[in-house]
This record gives sequence, C-alpha cells and structure tokens, in this order.
Amino acid sequence: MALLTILEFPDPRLRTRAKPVATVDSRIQRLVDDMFETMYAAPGIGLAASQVDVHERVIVMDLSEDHTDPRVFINPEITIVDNTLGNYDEGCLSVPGFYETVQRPQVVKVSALDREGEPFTETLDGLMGICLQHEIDHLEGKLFVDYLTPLKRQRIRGKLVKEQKRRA
Ligand code: QAP
Ligand code: CO
Repeated sequence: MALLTILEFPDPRLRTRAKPVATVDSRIQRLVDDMFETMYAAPGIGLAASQVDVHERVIVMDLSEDHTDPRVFINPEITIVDNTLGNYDEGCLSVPGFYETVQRPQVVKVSALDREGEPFTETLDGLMGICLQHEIDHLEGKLFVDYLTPLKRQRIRGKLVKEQKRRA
C-alpha cells in the first residue's frame, strides 16, 4: 500500500471531471486500498480519486471511529430522495483547516459498484448522505467552497496559497 499526495485548493487539477471506471480490475483495487490508507492517515472520513490526481470515478468513505466501516463507491449515480435541505459544517482534505456550513438534500439513493465490481444500491441519510454528495462533487471538479460567497472563498484561497508558499 502507499500514501498518496492530496491536492489542495486552488490546485486547478481539482477542477478535472473524472471519467467512469471501465473495469474494476487489480489497478482500481490498488487505488482503492491506497486511497483508504491515505484517508485514514490524514485522518478523514471521505476521499475522492480526484483529490489524489486520479481522474476516475472512485470514492472511499468510512464514518466509523475505528476504521470498521470502509465503503467504496465506483461509478456512483445518485438521486435525491428527500429534497428537504439540511445544513452541515463541511470540511475537506483538499481545503485543510477550514469548515463552513453547506446546504444539501438530506436523503439520497446511490447505485454504484463495490471493490469487487459488484453493483449495489442503497439509501443514505445523515452525514453519510452529505459526505457522499460532497465526494461526488469532487468527481465533477466541484469543491464545497464553491457553495460559499465569493468573499469567503477568496479569503480561504488566499490563506491556503500563503500556507502552500510557506511550505514550498
Ligand atoms: C468530506 O472530509 C466531508 O480541514 C470529508 O485540517 C467532511 O474527511 C463531508 C479534514 C465533513 C461532509 C462533512 C479536514 C482533515 C478531513 C481538515 C474530510 C483538516 C484535516 C476532512
Ligand atoms: Co472533499
């Protein structure tokens, strides 16, 4: 397994639209395993392949405290079940140190392939549903900061660029 480098806002590569996975083969399974290792090390609860500069439709998530609920979504398709919007303070491994309130539908239904390439469908609510929508946004090149006011987004951008320059 390997730790992958996580791209940070405003890296333009985060704006790439990811392509569907054609076959869930050993290359994709290795990517999934490396994404889990990278997410757990961060630590985080969700990671999209776009964030590690792989522009294919792969998401990993684990909302448990002890790494006991690993979930994989390959080529996910979501439909909104409950259009009622809920607020959640979202963060992102690609926007380190910043949390802001985002509004999203509360309940979604997802169809995807698992790590073995088997199709499954499930209904997700609460943080699980929110996190999945956040990760699917990554596959479209969208970030949670895009839902904020331009002023807030610009402030976050400025602070992150400064921090990235300091580290370089
Ligand atoms: C996406 O985000 C998410 O700023 C997953 O300094 C999060 O795992 C969706 C993290 C919340 C909905 C709600 C963020 C780690 C992890 C940071 C994450 C940080 C260190 C974020
Ligand atoms: Co994110």
